[in-house]
Amino acid sequence: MEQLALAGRLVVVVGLGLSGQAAVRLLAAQGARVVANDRRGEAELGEVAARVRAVGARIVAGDHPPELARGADLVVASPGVPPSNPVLAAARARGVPVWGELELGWRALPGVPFVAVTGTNGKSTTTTWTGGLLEAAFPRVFVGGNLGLPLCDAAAEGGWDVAVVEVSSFQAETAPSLRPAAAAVLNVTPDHLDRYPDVAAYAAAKARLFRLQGPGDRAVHRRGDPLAEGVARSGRAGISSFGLGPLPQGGEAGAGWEGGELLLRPEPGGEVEAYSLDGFTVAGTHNVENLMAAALLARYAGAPPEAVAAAIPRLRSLPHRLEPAGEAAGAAWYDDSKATNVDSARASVGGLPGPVVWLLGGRHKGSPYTPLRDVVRGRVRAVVAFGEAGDLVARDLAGAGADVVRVPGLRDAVRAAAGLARPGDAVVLSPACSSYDEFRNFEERGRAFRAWVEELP
Ligand code: UMA
Ligand code: ADP
Repeated sequence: MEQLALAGRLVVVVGLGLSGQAAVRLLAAQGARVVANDRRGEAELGEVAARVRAVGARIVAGDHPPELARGADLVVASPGVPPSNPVLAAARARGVPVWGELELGWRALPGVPFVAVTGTNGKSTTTTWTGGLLEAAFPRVFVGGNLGLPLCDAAAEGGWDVAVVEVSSFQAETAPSLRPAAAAVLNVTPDHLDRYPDVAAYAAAKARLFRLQGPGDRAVHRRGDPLAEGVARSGRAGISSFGLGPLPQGGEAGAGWEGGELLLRPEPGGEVEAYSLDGFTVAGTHNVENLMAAALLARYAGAPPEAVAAAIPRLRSLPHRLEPAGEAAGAAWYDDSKATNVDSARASVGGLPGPVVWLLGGRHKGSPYTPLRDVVRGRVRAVVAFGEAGDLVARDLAGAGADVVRVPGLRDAVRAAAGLARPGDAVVLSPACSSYDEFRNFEERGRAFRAWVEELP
């Protein structure tokens, strides 16, 4: 592990979730004096407090006292802690550096090729697949970040050939020296507007990931997505774009999809590589887009074409991301419970050939469902609207070209869908809503869905 010259320094870690605990461990291993701070009280922290103490950190729990910044050499923030947090604000006012957990991990991994994935939807899938393609070429590939495994844990372990990291906008905005050798922005649509004043501010947070890139680095974006392109162009990296259809014009670098083949031209004006997708079994054209981004990133990080070609048939959908959920009523059922916003559900169902029976609903998040109307037309046999948002869904999709059936909860929706589906249909839970009206999270919703599908005759 690289020494960060933090031995003996006083470092305050704010937030003791996954990121904060990983940061505490790394800092303690570096010999820093660590103060671990969380808004949760000691009792609520429970075992977390014990774990943090075990590595020698002092705990300040139940509050964020601004005085903590006094005398600190560094403050490390978890991504869920907003910039307005009193400790962070006091640190900035005193000129104490504030780093996110990602910045700390990045600094502890010098020399490890760094590949980053950001965007509103598709990050976890693309990050995992980039890792999967690279694993065919390198023995030690770290795959993590917002995906769940904090980068600081990778730094503590060491020995990596390459790191593939999912970066959220929260993480990008608190990583001032991060400079990925290759980074992709998959798409930018309005999200996290509880934390950002508007979509421009949200895109600006993502842009920070690309800002320090130089001409030898690579920035990959979705073609025809002006916000994503603007984000990718915020540094000076070589640009590559991906999109369904032919390769970019004029010999530009990028990826395309034609005649069932994935086409890559990694270098501008360079050779074109063709990859068969015969063995790629994952549904949805949005997943072909994710694969294009992953393949470009893997090539840029040093995977040879043979390794990419060999690994493509091994890729699978991630749990609850248009994941196959079995057969019932002659139809193929899919669990896309992670589609918790309108854009993700739109991309998923819009990427299927149809006919589709679409389970839509849950807790309303504020956006109208009318942008789904053009996906419904000609593709969707029936919409089953369920949960708290059911009435709004039914209203916004009335007359869009499919039957709309309103039912109380997800279990009723599964039963109704089984009655509506015909042999050869796809039945898709792609709810465009959060799960909190009936479930604790999207995973629990997905598991319940799968269990209820299994019960069907
Ligand atoms: N806390 C405070 N004060 C606050 C806010 C939070 O003390 O004002 C404390 C909480 O009491 C808790 C801890 O901070 O103890 C939680 O920290 P956190 O919210 O930063 O969450 P972590 O457990 O560290 O997980 C974070 C990411 N969470 C967020 O960005 C909100 C995880 O992404 C990520 O997997 C993990 O780091 C490892 O890198 C989750 C996520 O929802 C999956 N991300 C968002 C998304 O994908 O849309 C951005
Ligand atoms: P993220 O990590 O950005 O949330 P995931 O890979 O977990 O992305 O996918 C979440 C959901 O977003 C999927 O269930 C699917 O509905 C949708 N999705 C996946 N890839 C894309 C994409 N490239 N464009 C739009 N939506 C997508």
